[in-house]
Amino acid sequence: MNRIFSGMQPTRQLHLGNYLGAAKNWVALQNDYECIFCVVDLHALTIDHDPETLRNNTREVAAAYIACGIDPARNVLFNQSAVAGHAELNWIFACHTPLGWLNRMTQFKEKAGKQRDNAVLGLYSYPTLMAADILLYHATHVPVGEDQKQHIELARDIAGAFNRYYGKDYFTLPDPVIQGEATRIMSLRDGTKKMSKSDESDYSRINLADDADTIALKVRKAKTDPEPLPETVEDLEKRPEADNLVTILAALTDRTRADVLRDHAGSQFSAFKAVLVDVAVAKLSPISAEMNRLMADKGEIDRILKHGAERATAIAEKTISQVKDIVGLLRV
Ligand code: AQP
Repeated sequence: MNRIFSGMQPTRQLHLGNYLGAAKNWVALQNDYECIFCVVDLHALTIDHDPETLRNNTREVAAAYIACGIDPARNVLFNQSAVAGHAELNWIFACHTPLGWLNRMTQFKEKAGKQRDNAVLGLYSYPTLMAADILLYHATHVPVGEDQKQHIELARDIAGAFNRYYGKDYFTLPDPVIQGEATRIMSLRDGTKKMSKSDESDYSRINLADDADTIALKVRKAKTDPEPLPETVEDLEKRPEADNLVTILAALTDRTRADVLRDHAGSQFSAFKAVLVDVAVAKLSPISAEMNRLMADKGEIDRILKHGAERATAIAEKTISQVKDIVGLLRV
């Protein structure tokens, strides 16, 4: 059966981009695939973090998955650091990945910025850990937003290099699944920048846990231009902030941008934003209410994660044993 692996980092709270670009699609995919959903807490160590906040965010991301509609009984749901195989396979891959491949990764360039020499090694080697996450479970498909496509391509390259080096068709080459209208939701403050957890401004994103008043305020303050909404997608694409808000409404209502323009061409942003607020609040309020309910019983979240980690470990240990045999590490 085709198997899915995907994850999100518990760096701050999940936002609308994480929901529309990833979690919302996962919910639909769980009917057709065997799914492994991970809270990738080892990846969250690649940026500044506070230990207690990281622990809390890890539970909160697990709660968000469930609140978005992931069924923890049907799917494997766990946190990455609970399964040792991720870190073990990362090292093996680090020893099979040319530096030139990592040098091409745009996420490192964006996140390290001008502080390249001060960036930590983990941020640079993030893609080999991500390849380990996916290949450890022989996942065939990885649902992600557009921003992660380059990392999936690298995971395929690493799998191919490993297979060629040892002359074995061992690792499955995973395919990215980039679905829907919202493959890249942009910042509410700058339509050319990705909506991101690590953006300093909270007004740049709508968090899944935001209440109705906060959502309304953030949408009202979202950057726009003075023109009314255009008739065509072609004209819309010349206006990044307008395009972003139309894309968000389209994705929240499972329509295309052309559908949204059919209803709203000629509207001023004040009227359009009022519609967007109503839809966003209607879609996100039940999710944040459910997250709050789940977070009130942390013991239950921990039980779900522990059970998921046991199921994930059973698969991961088999892969690690086979990989050790293939690469020549003695197992006594
Ligand atoms: N803006 C976005 N639009 C669409 N999809 C997005 N994703 C992230 N941002 C957007 C998708 O969400 C999943 C989980 O992402 P992640 O937590 O692993 O980290 P990220 O991609 O680096 O997201 P952030 O918000 O920018 O996190 P920080 O700031 O912590 O690095 C992925 O499938 C991603 O494609």
